[in-house]
Amino acid sequence: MSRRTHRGLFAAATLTAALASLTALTAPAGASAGPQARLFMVNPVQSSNDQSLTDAKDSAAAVPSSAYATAALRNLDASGGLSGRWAYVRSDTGASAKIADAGTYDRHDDQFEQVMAYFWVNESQEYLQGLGFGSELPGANDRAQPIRINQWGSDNSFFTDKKAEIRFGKGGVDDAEDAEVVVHEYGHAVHHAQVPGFGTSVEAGAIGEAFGDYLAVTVGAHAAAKYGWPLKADLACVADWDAVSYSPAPHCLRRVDGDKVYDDRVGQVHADGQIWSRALFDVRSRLGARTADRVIVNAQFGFAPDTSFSDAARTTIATARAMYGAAAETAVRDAFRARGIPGV
Ligand SMILES: [Ca+2]
Ligand SMILES: [Ca+2]
Ligand SMILES: [Ca+2]
Ligand SMILES: [Zn+2]
Repeated sequence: MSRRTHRGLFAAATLTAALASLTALTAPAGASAGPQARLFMVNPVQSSNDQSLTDAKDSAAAVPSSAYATAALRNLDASGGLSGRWAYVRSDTGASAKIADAGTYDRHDDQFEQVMAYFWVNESQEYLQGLGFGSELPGANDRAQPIRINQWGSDNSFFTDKKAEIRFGKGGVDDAEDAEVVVHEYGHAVHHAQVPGFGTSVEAGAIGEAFGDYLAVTVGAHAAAKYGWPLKADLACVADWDAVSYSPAPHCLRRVDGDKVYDDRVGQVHADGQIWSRALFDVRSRLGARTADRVIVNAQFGFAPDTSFSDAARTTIATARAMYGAAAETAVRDAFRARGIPGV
C-alpha cells in the first residue's frame, strides 16, 4: 500500500530535478524528449483488430509486444512518480510506478495501469488545451486530476463527486489497460468541473455517459493520428479491449454509432446515453473533430446539473451558431433532430 500526496510543481528536492521538470513542461506536444512510457496504442484490440485476444488472467504473454508503443510522459513534476500538471496517480495495488522504469512495464505489472492512467489523463487534458480550453475558452478540468487504482470487483471504474477522484478497477481486463475506459472516466471529471454536481436527472446522467464514450473515441482517434498508431477496429467501438471479458466479437462496451432515438429511452443512463453519443458522433462527422469538439465541450458549460436532452441540445445548437455561424448551427440541429429529440 503506498500513498503519495500531490506536492505540486515546485516542491522539488533539488534544483536539478526542478530544471528537469521544467524541461518536461515546456517540451512540445508529441516530442520524444523526456521520460518514456510503454503503453497500449489506445488498446490492443483497437490497434490490431485481433478480436481473439483475451485477458488470460492478466498474463503478459496474452498480448503481443507489437501491441505496445513508446511515448513521452509529459507535464510531470519533479517527484519521480506519476504526478504532474494534469494528473496524479495513487495506487492501492502494488508498488508505485517509477518514472525511470515507465518504459519497461508490461500489462502483468501493476505499474503498467498506473502509467496508462497518467498518460491518458494527461493526453486528454492536452487535447482539450489544444482545442483552446484553458486559453481562448474557459478551462475544462484544467487541474491535476486525482486517480486511484484499486482492485475491488470487476468493471467498477467510476468518478466520485465527493473527492472528484477517478478510480479504476481491476476486474476482467484491468480497466486502466484500456485507454477508452480511462478517458471515459475522465469525461465525467470534465463534466463535473464544468458544472459541479452535473448529472442529477436521468437524461443528464445519460449525457454524462455519452460524453465519456464520445471523448474516449475522439481522444483515442486524435492520439492515433498524432503518434502514427494503427486504428484498425471500428472507430465507433468503445473499450474494445476491456469488453473482451463480457461482449461477443466485435468487442465493444458500447458504440457511438447506434440507431437509438429519443422514444427508445428506458430510463437507464448507459442505455439512453447511446442516443446522445450518436448525435455527438454525427456532429463530428459533419463538422470535423476539432470544430465539433470545441462546440460540444463549450456548450457543456451551459448545461444545468439536471438538464434534459431537449435543453442540452438547444444549448449545443446555440453554441454552434455563436462560434461558427448558421451552417454549423444547422449541422448540429440536424444531428439532434435525427435522434428525435423534442424541441429542436
Ligand atoms: Ca494488468
Ligand atoms: Ca475490466
Ligand atoms: Ca475503440
Ligand atoms: Zn460512466
